[in-house]
This record gives sequence, C-alpha cells and structure tokens, in this order.
Amino acid sequence: MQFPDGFQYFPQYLSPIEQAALLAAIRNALLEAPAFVPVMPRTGKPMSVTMTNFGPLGWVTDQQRGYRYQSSHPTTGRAWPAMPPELLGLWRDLAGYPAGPEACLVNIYRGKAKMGQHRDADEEDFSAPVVSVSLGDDAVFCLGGLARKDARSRFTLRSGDVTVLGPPARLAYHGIDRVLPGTSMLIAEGGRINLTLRRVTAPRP
Ligand code: MD3
Ligand code: FE
Repeated sequence: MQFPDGFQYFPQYLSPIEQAALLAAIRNALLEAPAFVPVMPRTGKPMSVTMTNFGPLGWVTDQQRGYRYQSSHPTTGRAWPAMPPELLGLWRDLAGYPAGPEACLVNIYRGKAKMGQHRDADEEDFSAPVVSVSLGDDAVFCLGGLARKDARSRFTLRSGDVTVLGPPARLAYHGIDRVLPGTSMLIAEGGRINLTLRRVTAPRP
C-alpha cells in the first residue's frame, strides 16, 4: 500500500529477543503501575483496552476531567515507572527529533478489545512524531486522513513492527479494528500490547 507523508513503517524492526525484553519490562512495570480502564470523557463509557504508562508523563482519562497527561498513576498516585532504556534508544534511532520522549502509553488488548478512530491531539508539540511498537497478536490497523471523512486504508501490524508517525500524518485519524487471536506466541496468555512513545511538551530552546 502507499503510505501517507510522514508515516514510516518498519516491519519486524525488533528481533524476537528484543520483543521478549520489552515484554518483560512491561510486566515489571505493571507490578508498580497496574493497568487501568480508561473511560470516555462526559459519558464515562469504558474503553475495551486497558492501559498504563512509562516515563515522566502518562496519558490518562476519566469521566470528570477527560483526556490529559499527568505525572502520577490515576489510582496509586505514584510516579509512572521509568522509560526502559531500549525505548529511549528506539526513539533516538527513529524519531528524528532533538529531544527525548516524555510518555510511553501502554495499550493492552485482550479478547475483543479494539480502538475506535481517533486523532492523538492531547500533546502540545505536534512536530514530534509518535513512535509505536506492536507486541503479541496481529492487529488490523486502520489509517485515515486528516479529516474524519477521508478514505481509510487497512493493514496488519505484527509483533516487532514499529511505526513512526511524523507530520503531517501525525494528526491523521487511526484506530485498531480488531486483534487476531492466536497469531503470535510472544504473550503466553494471548492478546496484544502496543507502545506509543510521545513527546508531550515543546522542548525548551
Ligand atoms: C497514526 N494506538 O495509543 S499505534 C494510541 O495499536 C493508538 O494501540 C494504536 O492509536 C494501537 O493512540 C495504534 C500506531 C499509531 C500511533 C499514533 C498515530 C498510529 C498513528 C498517530 C497518528 C496517526
Ligand atoms: Fe492513537
């Protein structure tokens, strides 16, 4: 398929050993920062994924205060676990951006979990890319354009695939239609985990 400007796709960028190391770091982080159920602002409708974060800032949402980044876990009140060094290296190698990532959102898909079409627009700095890593079962990724009505294309994201979403694709609509059970052996209990590395604030000049 033909990718939009600013979208880069690196299939199988991470070796099975690198994928397993990241999974171990995620399992460890979940011990201090348990997965939470994100809910839609205003309606309070729960999303089907669960989430946690690495790094100085984490993306959270609740009915009252909506989507935002904050430095503490929504239920424990503790700081998020540190960003694993492998992810800092991945950002340095692929982001093409002078400052480091501030947040790594961890999306956990089990069973029929999916993610509806949305834009990532809660960050202050849209000039920085979003770098994403897929782990576990295959997912059907849906990528649209800058307007919700724009045509969409679909392709499969597999364990070890990395995508980089820089401008102008940075503000494109996208979502995960479904996860295909039993397509990867990485996660023993099945399911999929997606990491998105993000710059949230504009770097100090
Ligand atoms: C395209 N995550 O966390 S990652 C998200 O697989 C999110 O869990 C999906 O969308 C997942 O916000 C997709 C690939 C991705 C990430 C950011 C994008 C695609 C993007 C930003 C703009 C356009
Ligand atoms: Fe997104």
